[in-house]
Amino acid sequence: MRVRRAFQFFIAIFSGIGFGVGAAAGPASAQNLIVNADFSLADQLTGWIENGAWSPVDWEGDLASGSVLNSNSCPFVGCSSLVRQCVPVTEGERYRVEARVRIDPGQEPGDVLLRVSWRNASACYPAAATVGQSVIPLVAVTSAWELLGNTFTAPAGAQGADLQLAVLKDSASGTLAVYFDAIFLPEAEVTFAAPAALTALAVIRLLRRRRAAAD
Ligand SMILES: [Ca+2]
Repeated sequence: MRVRRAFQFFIAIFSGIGFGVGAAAGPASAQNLIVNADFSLADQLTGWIENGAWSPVDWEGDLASGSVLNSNSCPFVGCSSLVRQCVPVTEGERYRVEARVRIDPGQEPGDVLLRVSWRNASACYPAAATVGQSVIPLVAVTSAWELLGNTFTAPAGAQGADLQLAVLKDSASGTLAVYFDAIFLPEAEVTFAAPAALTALAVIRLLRRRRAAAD
């Protein structure tokens, strides 16, 4: 009977651990750190700074949502136009970054980037120093909504992520205008391997103590 009770106790503990891991580790449960990530009709460009204009063109065709149109008409070669937002991060932690991007055909050539400038202050602007950079370039230029995404580790000293929706134009003439939507930069990814292992060890020790006490 003692063995059966110990086994039931063990199963109950590990059922609880399993539920906890499943609930917290799924990407859908991670909170997005970005404010107004979908450029809703109500909030338009709230939370975003620098360039860009709110557009009713939504990547899913949602009438209650739109996107930001970053239009670069700079009359010099190599100008960049940025729409940006700063979120607090922790050095050494891993962060997933994603965005939906659309370019209509017939425009000036250039580069479209999702760029994270890691800063040594959680507020990013105006005086925080850059301690590293992570870049996701748009490779396939189509008139469809493309997904840009990658996972990065915040470098040493990083306290803020200056997330930039960047449009760089190669020529000194014309315009390159790009839609961005559904920006995703969730809280740091959580690894449960170490805590779960420690918890398992603690359960085994507890069972041993109970057994010793019963003997
Ligand atoms: Ca949207």
